[in-house]
Amino acid sequence: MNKAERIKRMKVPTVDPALAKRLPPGQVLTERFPILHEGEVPVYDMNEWTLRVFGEVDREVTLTYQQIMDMPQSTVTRDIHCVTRWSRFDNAFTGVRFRDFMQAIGVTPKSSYVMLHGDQGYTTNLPLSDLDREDVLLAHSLDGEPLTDKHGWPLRLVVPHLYFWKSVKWLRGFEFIDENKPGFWEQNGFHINGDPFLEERFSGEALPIPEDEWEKKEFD
Ligand SMILES: Nc1nc2c(c(=O)[nH]1)N[C@H]1C(S)=C(S)[C@@H](COP(=O)(O)O)O[C@H]1N2
Ligand SMILES: [Mo]
Repeated sequence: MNKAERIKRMKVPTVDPALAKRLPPGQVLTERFPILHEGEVPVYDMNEWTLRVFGEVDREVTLTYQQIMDMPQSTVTRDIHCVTRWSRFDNAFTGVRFRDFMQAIGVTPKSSYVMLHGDQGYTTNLPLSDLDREDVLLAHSLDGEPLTDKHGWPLRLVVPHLYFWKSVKWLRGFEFIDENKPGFWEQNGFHINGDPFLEERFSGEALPIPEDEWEKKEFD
């Protein structure tokens, strides 16, 4: 078979046109859920677990898991998009809306940027305006089941309108800061904002991420 023949016979991945506009440029739709992170999956003693809100705030607070579970709970169904090119549609995350969380703790920010802290030293930065939206959650469940350890249990951030590296797993802290400072991936070549529909993947030169890298990851 010559090359032209081979290309003609190639199975082109098709996306239902009704769904196509939900798929950002350069993304591939998957129904599986890849697992991606740096470092080890943390092991918790939930009696010791805390979530801290600190930095430029009128008062710092430290919360227990139970205090978060006692807050108003919401379920938000959204598509998610990873910078390594996979997208997964219709993920029903359950948890506390960032807005409801801030209201419940009664903390007033004195600055408009946030550094999010996850366990194992992971950080990512966001303007407060990207957190203060009706679909940003401190999530503990997906599709009606508790998150698995590898997907960020007991608590992960979900910021569905930005690439998924902003959605910190094993979330432990919101640090309010004066200016927008780059977090872990943002210091390592990723874009400071990360809007998938604008393809804000990298801060400069494209990083050498093979297009099929995510296919080789662990899934569940
Ligand atoms: N704590 C922590 N959170 C993290 C990461 C990480 O390395 N550590 N990786 C991010 C990246 S790059 C992605 S794509 C998503 C992956 O989430 P998933 O494993 O549930 O698919 O988590 C994000 N949150
Ligand atoms: Mo990622």
